[in-house]
Amino acid sequence: MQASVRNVLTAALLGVLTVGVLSAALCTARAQSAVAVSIDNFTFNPEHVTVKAGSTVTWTNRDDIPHTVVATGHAFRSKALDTDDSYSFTFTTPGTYEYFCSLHPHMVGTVVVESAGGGDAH
Ligand SMILES: [Cu+2]
Repeated sequence: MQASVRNVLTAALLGVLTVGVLSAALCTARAQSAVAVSIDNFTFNPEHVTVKAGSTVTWTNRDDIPHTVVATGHAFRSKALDTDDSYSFTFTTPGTYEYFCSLHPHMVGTVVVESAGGGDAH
């Protein structure tokens, strides 16, 4: 029973990640549990993500210079991320979170967190 639940969760996670990648071209990624944002060529990619409350967003630096991930509203702040370093934050409170790189403030992105209470949960 435990193993099958884990398999279902793993499959769901992979699906979510796939959807996130596919949606990146539209500048809107939607996910329920985990979203990956890469930092590449001085850009957060995807720049805008929409997640359900309780989701974790992980930023990974793919540039060969350091970057940071800092919320404008101080909800989160990473240390300087070297190449291939990553930083994760779990969003529990719905809202719009704008963030930037404190080393290159023109690098900006947005995480929109929607209420986790969906209508089809029954
Ligand atoms: Cu930067």
